[in-house]
This record gives sequence, structure tokens and C-alpha cells, in this order.
Amino acid sequence: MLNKAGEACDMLKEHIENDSVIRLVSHNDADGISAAAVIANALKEEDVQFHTTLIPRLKEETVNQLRSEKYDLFIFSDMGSPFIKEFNTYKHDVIVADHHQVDDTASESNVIHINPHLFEIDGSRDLCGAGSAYLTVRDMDKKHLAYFALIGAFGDMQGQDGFTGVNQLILNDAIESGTVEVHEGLKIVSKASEPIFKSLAYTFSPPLPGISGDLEGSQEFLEKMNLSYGIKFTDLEDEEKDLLKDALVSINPEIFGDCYTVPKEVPLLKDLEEYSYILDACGKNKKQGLGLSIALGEREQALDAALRLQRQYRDQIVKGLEWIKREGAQQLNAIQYLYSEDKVLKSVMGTIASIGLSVELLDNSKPVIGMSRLHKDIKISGRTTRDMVARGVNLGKALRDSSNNFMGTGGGHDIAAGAMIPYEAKDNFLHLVDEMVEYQLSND
Ligand SMILES: [Mn+2]
Repeated sequence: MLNKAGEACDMLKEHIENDSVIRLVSHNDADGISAAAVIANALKEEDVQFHTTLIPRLKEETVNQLRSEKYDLFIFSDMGSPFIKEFNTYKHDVIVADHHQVDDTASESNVIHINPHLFEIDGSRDLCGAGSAYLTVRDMDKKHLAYFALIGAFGDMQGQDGFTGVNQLILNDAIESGTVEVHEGLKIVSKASEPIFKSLAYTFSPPLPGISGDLEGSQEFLEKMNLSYGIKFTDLEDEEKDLLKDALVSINPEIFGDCYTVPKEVPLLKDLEEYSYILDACGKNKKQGLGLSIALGEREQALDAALRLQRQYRDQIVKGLEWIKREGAQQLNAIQYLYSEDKVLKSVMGTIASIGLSVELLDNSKPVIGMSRLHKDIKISGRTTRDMVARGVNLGKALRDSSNNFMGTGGGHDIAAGAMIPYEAKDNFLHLVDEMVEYQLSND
């Protein structure tokens, strides 16, 4: 895998020497923005001309449009693996740095394909899109950019239980370069920017059942300990912090553990996990360009705008979780589903499906299929747990095969995947996914 990344790096270096103009296309989620940030920062440092686009998904149409653009090198990050066949017929050089599931198309000499799945590395756990992107620039003396790969890993839920596999190697690079420090602490968000009841309610990983996503639950929890819930965590007395720590640890021991920080960053971006949430909030609100500017070093107004987006996004997640709490999910044999036509709920469907599972609002012995209606189509976000994956569930495969059956598209990871299907196919699609998951569970 590192050899393959080395080949990509050589291709990139050659283009840099030839003053090539480079086209960078990446995903618009936290991992995709981080992937673009690694490459864009590296190219900026080398004074290379490049053009970046962040998009929600790569469609065949786009792949065919890009073909006629006048660039010397294309880099696709956190996307691109399903289109190797098309890239093979490009006249340009192409680097694909992805971690989503792959098919078995071999790449031609103009295409370098970096993907953990090609090397039997777990792309949902051990390396993210930003990690693949980082590996392509690593040999250009870019270890100081490794922390963006870790931000991407957090964005794709890979760092929350500690880093493993290639992510561990990347963490070592980040520490070695002096950009990242690891220390033990309470893993609650916005310690210095929000009142403590919000810090707790907005902490989703690790989950705090009864508190995460529940502003009232969080206030009651603090009141019971006689802590004033309106002040910031950083303003608590030391004894109060200890008291709170003990109470939180008794709810979920994982709340105290390794925190990964970039000491030289501004407070809002110091914690890598929180940095990923800021990028996530930008992406989810279609302000991925803002996220990338921040990652390229913009501060002040850009940060204010991102903070506003984050507050708004957190409100939406809390509303979504309240909805799940009130309505619950619809049950089929092996899966459960959420369906909404509401604008706010639709925008956070994938997120609330994940959090709903982790905070135990949803039965975590069944994968969740979140469905949002978009005019004539339905957008699907599938989420399950590592336990269910160990028992045989592969949502990427189930959503790809079942959506293809109804003229839709889909795919992703075993643990988290997405699809788009025509609205009319909704019920038949659900039953097919249900059967496929049942089959996966019985055949493992
Ligand atoms: Mn990703």
C-alpha cells in the first residue's frame, strides 16, 4: 500500500516539476474536506496551480464531463474507486485516493489507485479518504499535514475508539512532526465555548445515554450534582471537574481517555475531533468551501461563520433525535427504517441514524435505513454497528445490490453506506434490503 502511495507521489512530483495545473475533486463531508485539505495544503506549499471542487457524490455524468477539461493531472480523493474503468480511458494522469469499497477493475498506467481494500486493509476502520490522500503526499516531506488525515478519520468515525492500522502510522507521523499531542482528558465537546449542559448534550461520541442529544436530560444530570449548568466547563472549579468526571465515567467509562490536540491551533480547532465536527457542519450545510478555507488557514470571519453553522447543525441533530425518541423506527425482520419528508430531518438523517444507534434510542441489533424524500427520489443513509458487521452485515453491498435492482445507485462501507432510488421503489426496496441483510446474517 505504501509502495502504491509512493508511485502516486512520484507521479505528483513529476507534474509539479513540469508546472502542471492540477484538478482536485473531493467529497464534501468532513473526511472529504480533510482529504482536499491535505492535498491543497501540500500543493500550495509547492506553489502549484490547482483547482478544487467538493461534491456530495461522484456521478458518471461528472466523470464524463471532467474528461474534456484541460488539466494535466486529476486527483480524486475520498471518492473515485467505482470509476477506474472510466479513468482508464482518460487522456490525463489520474490519482484516486479513496477508501470506499472497490470493484475488480485493474487500472491502466495513467491511473494510480490507492485504496486500503486493494491491500486487504479495512477501509471503514483503519484508513479514511484523507488518510489515502495523505499517503500520496507523505513522501514529499509533508508529515506536518498528517493531522488532517486524523481529522478525516474522526469525520468517518474511525478515531473515536483509538487509531488502528494505517491510522496508527499516520498518528505517529503527526506526533513525530510535532503538530499533534495526545493527553488524557474528558472527551466532551466545546469545553471553552458553550455552557456545560450544552457541551454534554452535544457530546455524541462516546455516547452518554440520557444526556447526549437531550438538553433537558443534561440539565437535570448537572442539577442533581448541584453544578450550575449555565457556565462553561473551563470555568468549573477543580473539585467540580473531578465530581463531574466521576459521574460521567459511571455512565460511560470511555468519556475519559486520549484527546488529540494541535497545540498551535485556535481554541475552536485545537481538538482534532471537534475540528472534524466543524468541517462536518460546513459540509452538511453546503458550505464545504468555507470548511476548506478554514483548513487552508483562514480565520476570524470564516471561523465565526463556521461556529454559527455548527450551532445551527447541532440544533437540527437534537431535533432529529427528539423525533426518533417520539416516533421510533419502523421495524422489519432484520432492519429498521426512518422515513421523513421534513426539511430539517432530511438534512440530518444519516447523522441521527448513527447517533440514534450509539445513544441507544434505536435497537442496535438491527441496521437502520434512514430515508429522505427528494422530489422523485429517495436518499438513503444506512448505518449499523461494528458488532453487526462482525456478524456478517455489509450495508455497502446490500445497498448497492438492492438499489441497482430498482434503477438506483448505492454503495459505501460495510458499516455505513448510502443509496439513491426512485420514490416509487420505496417499499420494494426496503423489503429487498431486509431480505439481503437477513441473508447476510444467516450465511456468515
Ligand atoms: Mn470518507
